[in-house]
This record gives sequence, C-alpha cells and structure tokens, in this order.
Amino acid sequence: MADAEEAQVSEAQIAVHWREEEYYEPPASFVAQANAADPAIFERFSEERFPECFKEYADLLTWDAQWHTTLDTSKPPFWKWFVGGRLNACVNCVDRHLATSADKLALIWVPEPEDEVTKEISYQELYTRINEFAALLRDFCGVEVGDRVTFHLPMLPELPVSMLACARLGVIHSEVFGGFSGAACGERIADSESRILVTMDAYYRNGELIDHKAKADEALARARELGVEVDKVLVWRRHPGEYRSQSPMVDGRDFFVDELLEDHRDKTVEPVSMPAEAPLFLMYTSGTTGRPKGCQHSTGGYLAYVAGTSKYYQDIHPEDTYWCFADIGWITGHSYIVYGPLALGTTSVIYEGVPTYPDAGRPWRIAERLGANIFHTAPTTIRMLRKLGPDEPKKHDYRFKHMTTVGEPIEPDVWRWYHDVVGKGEAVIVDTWWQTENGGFLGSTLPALQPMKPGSCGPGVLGIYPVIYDEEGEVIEAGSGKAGNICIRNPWPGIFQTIWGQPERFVEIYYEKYCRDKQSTDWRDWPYFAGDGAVQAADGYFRILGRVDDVINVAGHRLGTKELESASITVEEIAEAAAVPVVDELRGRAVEMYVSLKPGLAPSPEIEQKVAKAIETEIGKIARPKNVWIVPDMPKTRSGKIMRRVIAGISNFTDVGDVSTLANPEIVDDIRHHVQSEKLARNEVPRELSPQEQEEIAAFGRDE
Ligand code: 6R9
Repeated sequence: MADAEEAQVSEAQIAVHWREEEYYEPPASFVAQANAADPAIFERFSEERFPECFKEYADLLTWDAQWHTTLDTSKPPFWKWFVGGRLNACVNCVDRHLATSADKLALIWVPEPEDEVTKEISYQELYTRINEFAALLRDFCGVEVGDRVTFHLPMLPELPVSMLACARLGVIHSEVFGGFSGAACGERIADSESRILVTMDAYYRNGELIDHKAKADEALARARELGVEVDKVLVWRRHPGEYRSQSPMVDGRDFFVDELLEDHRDKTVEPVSMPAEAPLFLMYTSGTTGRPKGCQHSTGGYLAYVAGTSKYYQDIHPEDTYWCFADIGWITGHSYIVYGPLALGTTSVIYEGVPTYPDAGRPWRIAERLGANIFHTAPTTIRMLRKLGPDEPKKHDYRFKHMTTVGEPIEPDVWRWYHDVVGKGEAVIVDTWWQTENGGFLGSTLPALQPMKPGSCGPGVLGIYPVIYDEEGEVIEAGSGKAGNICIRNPWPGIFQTIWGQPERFVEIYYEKYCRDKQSTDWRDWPYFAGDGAVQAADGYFRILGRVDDVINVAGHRLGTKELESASITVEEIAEAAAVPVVDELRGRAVEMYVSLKPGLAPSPEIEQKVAKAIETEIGKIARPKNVWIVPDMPKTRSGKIMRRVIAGISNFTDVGDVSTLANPEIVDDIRHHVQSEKLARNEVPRELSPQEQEEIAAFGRDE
C-alpha cells in the first residue's frame, strides 16, 4: 500500500472482531443494599437534565456559599462548575464528620513488613494531624493560598495528611508517584514552581527498605538546572525519630517533620473557604511530547464528582471498609483512596507495599483481618496474583461485595478469575475507564442496575455522554463493529481545568481535533478527545482498545515515547532512539527500546545497560525497558521519520505491514533477524496476539 492510500484507511474503517462475552447479573444481596438501586436515577441524569443533574453530586458536599451558576461555558473549553460556590475540601473530607463520627476510623494503614503494627487513624486523629501539619506549612514554610507544594511521598498516611493540610490552606498540592525518579520529580517541581518539597526518608517495598530521601537531592538539582530553587525540604520519617536514609540532611534546607511538629502540637488552623473553581491539586501525566502535563483539578467540581461516583459506582457506605489497592501517587489514589471515600465518611485502607510480599496470599490475609468489603485494583495486580497464587483467595475468609478494575483493558479470562476466585462469585465488578485528566470515572456499569460484561467497561457513567468518532469526525454507530476515537460530548464537574501553565496545549490536545466551531460557547461544539481507541457494542457497552497517541501503558502507568527516547539519548553513545510497546503477560505492555549508535562505535551490553539505567534515572524503575536493541539504523520514511510500527511489529512477532515506502527497507530483515532470534533464545516469544492487540501494534506511531 502506498503512503497516500495508507493514510486514508482510518482506524474507523478497520473492523474489529471479538467474541461477544456473556453478561453477569449482580447478586440480589448486592442489589438489596446498593446506593443506586432505583432505575429512576438514569432519568435524573438524562441529557435533558444536563448540567443541572450534577447538583445531586454537589449536594453531597457541605458548601460555605451556594453556587449561582451550575455550568459556565462562556470561555470554552475552560468550563467552570458551580460558579459562586465556596467550600473547603479538607472540611468536607474531615471536619464535617467529627460531630457524628469522631472516633470512627478514617484510615487504616498496613505497613509492608508483616510483623509491624497496623495503624488505625480515627477522623478525630486525622483532624489533629492535618491541623498540625497545616500550621507547620503556614507558619514555618510561609505558604499561602494558591502556592504549589510538591510531594514525593510513598504509601503512608503522611501522604493524605499532607494533601488535606494543603487543601485546608487553599494550597495546591502536586504529588509525584513515589516510584518516579528524582529527576522526574525535579522536572515537576520546576514546572509547578514549587518552593517546598515534602518527602520521606525511606519506605518498604518488596521486603527492602528503600532510601527515598536520596531522590530529593537529585530532584532539587534537576529543578535548579531548570531555574527553580527549592527553599525547604520537609522530610517525614518512616520510623519517627530514626533517620533511615544515607543522604545527608542539608543544614537550613532539610527538616524532619516530626521534630518541627513539636512546635505545632494541637494547633488548629482555620480552613480557608475557597471558590469552587480554585485549583485543588496538580497531577502530572505523560503526553506525546517530553514535557509532562500538570493536570489542574478544581475544588468544587472535582470533589463533587469523586463523591458522587464513589457513592454510586464504588457503592461506598460510611460503614464499609474500603480498600483501594492503587498508589495515591496516581489519580486513582487521589480520587478513590483519599478524596472520594473520605468525603463520604468511610474507612479507607492504605497498604504500603507490593501485593505479593511476602507471598501471593498477602492481600487476602489483609482483607480478612480488616474485614474489607470493597476492593479496588488494576489488571496488572490481578494478573500477578493469579499467576503466583491462583488458589490463595479460597483459603481466606473475607467477603467482598464489590470490586473494581481500572487502568488498562482486562482480558476476559483474567476478569473471570477475578470474579470467580477473588470475588468468590458474589462480588459485583465495575471496570472503570477514565484518565488522570478526568477526575473520576467516565465509563462503567452502575453496579446494581446494569449487568457486567467481561472485557467491557460498560456504557458512559451517569451524566457522561460518550461517542466514537472516526478520523473525519463522523459518528461510528454502536454495533457496527468498527473502532474509532472515543470522545465525551459534554463537560462534567470532574474534568481538569487546564494543563498547568500550558493552556494552548490543553485546547490543542483535547479539544482541537473534534471542535466544530471555535467561536461557539455551546458545549455541544466541544467534544473531549480522550486519546483512546474503542468499539461500542450494540448494547451500548464500550470496549477500550488502548491509547491512540504515542503513549505506552505499563501496568497502568502512562509513559510517553518521547520521554523514553529523550532519556535514552542522554547516553553519550546513542544517536537515535525509538520506544515501542511489547505485549507483556503481567504488565499489559512493557517498553522496548531501539537505539542506534553514533558513528564508529560498536554495540555492547554495557551500552544497553546504560540506556536502561538512564531511563530509570530520568523516569523511574517502572519504565525500565524489557530489552534494549542496538540496531545499525532505524527503519525510516523518506522524510526521515522513524517508523515505530515496523519495529513494534518486530518486537511483538506480528506483521510489520508495508515497508515499501521506507527509505531503507533492507534494514527491516536485518533487525527482525537479530531481535527475533535473540528473543527466541531468551524464551521471550509472546503468545499469539488477539486481533485488537495486533491492531494496536500495527497502529502504533501511525501519526508519523
Ligand atoms: C485512571 C487511569 C489513563 C489511560 C486511559 C486508557 C487506560 C484506564 C481503563 C483503561 C481500559 C479501563 N485505561 N482505565 N483502559 N479499561 N478500565 O488509569 O488514569 O493513568 O491517566 O491512564 O489508561 O488507555 O486513557 P491514567
């Protein structure tokens, strides 16, 4: 196929075939107690009732001042929700529960070492800790409303305490996933211009005490290179009073939080009443270019949306013990460990470590001991637990009424194990599709009212009206069997407000593609482009196929190809680099790097190691490539662009497609021979890919 012809075959025209899966009905015991069990709710959230329908979510919150305009569309696509309303997020998550539930547990923290004591934190204690830390931030650090504070914190209660202390002060927090490198943290500090970094000395991961403070020094060095100087580093100690990092404390810059708190004992801080539209936090995510995107989330709209979806989709009741096994450094943890569950006054469990430490029975022992009845995790964790301990759940006496899968598509087989074995056939499952940018769920079944279908997330959630468009903006009808770009036709309260400091990029990435009229202030002209491919079955359920941009989803973490490639070329021997996804049994996708060397240099395992190390340093261990392939040259178009789909095909043993338009077609066989024979030798031949997976690989990098 020639270039021009190829460009005309849009994804929409490619039929996607898969077996229709059978429905699973929610058990009567679940339906009987569900928060949303009356089908009238669909009527309340019908399109005719938009945007006023979202009052139902906002009414779950306590407002200092009632809003006068539900949705202001005067400056699209910078939507404003609940305009005129004022509230404080910390008050909503903590203070307002004290009158009735001061002694009720807000958080249960489970340390990774099994012999260490689980910590129970009541709403009263959480209130006290937040106030003390807020006093410290205000009086010792001098932070003010609207300032940004970066956290690089692992999974300890100190993280929600820090988040809610900022929220109390109207300060914008920006948590960087603890597993990310110091350099990645430094870039996010610089981008948000944070003057304060909150970190921890160490934490446990897979039985090892990780030195985390060392990353703070790298972060500050990187931020300085980028022109931002951090004034203070606040270091929580994993074991209060004991410093467990090798990294020296810098006098006048680094401070132990537990020591500073001595001066703030029992202080209370008046919560700052914030406009609904004030930013609550930034959460960075990867895009198609190297610069991370700081997704800016609002206070009122965001909190209303996560409270509403937690109530109806997570089915959280105050008396539940809810365990979301995500990292708080991920949007899932912000929305569905901290803000949503606490806004509803439930008990939220936080686990420090890896699911399979010290063995694959760990999660089930924890669930049994704590009486957790709602469980929330990602396909990568489910696959790992299934592989390492398929029969473990049966040995434990816990009962989940409700379970979630989130973050990547789940294979129907894995779904069934989750349902039959983990859920013991009696838990409902919601497969929630959404993104960092969205604040909360976009696609899911409403658990008591819509049956489940393995591998499909379900229809749009309440008040969300999705559509699939082809490349030209024509609607692809449900049941047509064709894939296209899933979009949301309407704004919703949880949608992010902008990319921090990059409003043009915000419009360009998410709205330009399908905007019908840039002058229009009618939201109907501004569909939101999610960047995922999807197919809609005749029953209206969506099956998400994966990213259509150059983003690789590794175990639920979005990694931009550009970030991976820029990290690789920091190695001095490297001339060019290309990142591609390879199907991985446990992590969904893994990264493989193809690199070419500067002239005159010979390939060596050392250079491969250097590339892997550079990626780890720049981004974090999560991004470490499965393989680094040194190639004599990259397959390129005549205009010099690297054809990623060709090398992606080689890595996955799938069809590389047409190569006749390459400037150097002869290179393809060389690379294939080298890579595939090596993979055979390493026993890394992937299983046969499904048609959708083949489609995804063939489409990778097709924008080039
Ligand atoms: C919450 C979160 C977003 C990307 C998204 C999509 C993929 C998320 C999914 C899913 C299939 C699901 N994704 N949930 N794919 N089924 N239930 O994951 O946010 O880290 O920003 O990732 O993850 O590709 O675009 P984020």
